[in-house]
Amino acid sequence: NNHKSAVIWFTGLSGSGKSTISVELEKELHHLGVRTYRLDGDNIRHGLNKDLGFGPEERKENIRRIGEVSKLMADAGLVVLTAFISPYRADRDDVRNLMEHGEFIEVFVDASIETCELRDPKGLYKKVRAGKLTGFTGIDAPYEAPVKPEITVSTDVESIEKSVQTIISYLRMKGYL
Ligand code: GGZ
Repeated sequence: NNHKSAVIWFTGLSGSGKSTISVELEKELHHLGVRTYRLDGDNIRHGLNKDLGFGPEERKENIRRIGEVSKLMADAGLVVLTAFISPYRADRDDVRNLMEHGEFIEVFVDASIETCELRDPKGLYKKVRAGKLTGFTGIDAPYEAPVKPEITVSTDVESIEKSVQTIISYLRMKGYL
């Protein structure tokens, strides 16, 4: 199959739906014959970046390494999907500037902190409220929302399927598929 490589960079709060959407998008891309690789906390923070915590400098380094790895994978012809909070605008822009023009697609997974806290899939917000976890994004650590993302999906109000279709439509429109 003939498709352009790309890095589809999801950013958003913990519990906003980044991982879920990236998993479902990847399935859809496989059906379309696209070769992909998905990077998330499970294969990065437990491996390459297991030396990094959640302070500002460590998050910056986390994103920098993920950006470099994504670039290599895109060079190898893959469509790369990354699912990290990536809370700092400057760090995301550094990754954008690393890539060939146009191949970085920033997807803002927009959900209110209230919604994320209600979902609390891993019980982390509960831990934060109990004072057992500090420096948590959206509570006592910053999240800088994208100013001009290529795509915004609003998981507060729309289904996973809808969000996936929005991204597929964008990829078609831009000639990636
Ligand atoms: C935010 C944290 C924190 C703190 C642990 N702040 O919902 P999750 O569990 O699976 O996603 C969160 C993940 C964030 O890692 P990232 O590599 O995506 O972060 S960043 O891009 O900011 O470097 C959450 C868990 O790790 N987690 N402590 N303090 N999320």
